[in-house]
Amino acid sequence: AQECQVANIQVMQNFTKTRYAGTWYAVGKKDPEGLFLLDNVVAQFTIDSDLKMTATAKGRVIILNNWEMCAHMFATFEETPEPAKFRMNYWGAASYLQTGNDEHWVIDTDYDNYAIHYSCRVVDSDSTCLDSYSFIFSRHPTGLRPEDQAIVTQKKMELCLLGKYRRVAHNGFCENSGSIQP
Ligand code: AZE
Repeated sequence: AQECQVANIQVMQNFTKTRYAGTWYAVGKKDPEGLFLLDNVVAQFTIDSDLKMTATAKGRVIILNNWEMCAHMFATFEETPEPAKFRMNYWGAASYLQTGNDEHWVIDTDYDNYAIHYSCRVVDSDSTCLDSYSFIFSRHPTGLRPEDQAIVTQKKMELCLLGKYRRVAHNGFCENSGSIQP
């Protein structure tokens, strides 16, 4: 079946990165395998004067079995022929944080209220995704507006990830820590 094949996932049409810039609060997430951001996830996207997109992100993590901290992350984005599909190079402010090169797809956004992000790390032999993560972002730390929730549910379905998301709590854990203050 064509269903759930990574190559068939629809992304945001006419994605305009300048409108995407600014602060996004993660309100939902689907975790990948292994270590990941736990909660208090806030991302800040910037478009440089040369129109290149970069981002910083913060979020609570637990590393080395039991060390809880706020991870300060940085990312640069490589463009692709599809404006909403990027390759994201990322690293942590501290060396013991994660580094990587992930897909970074914007599935849908209205730029002012909600955004749906998706990243497939491993494509399975049947062309579906074996290891993915996804964030539901809001411009408002309080969550999504009711009118955006229906759109988000529809997109979760199209990503074949309905029921796999968890709410992302914001309780101030990463506030007043480090270089970015979104
Ligand atoms: C993302 C968008 C903004 C920039 C970055 C993002 C992702 C960050 C991670 C971080 C993981 C850190 C871990 C540390 C121990 C998608 C929010 C960098 C995936 C696991």
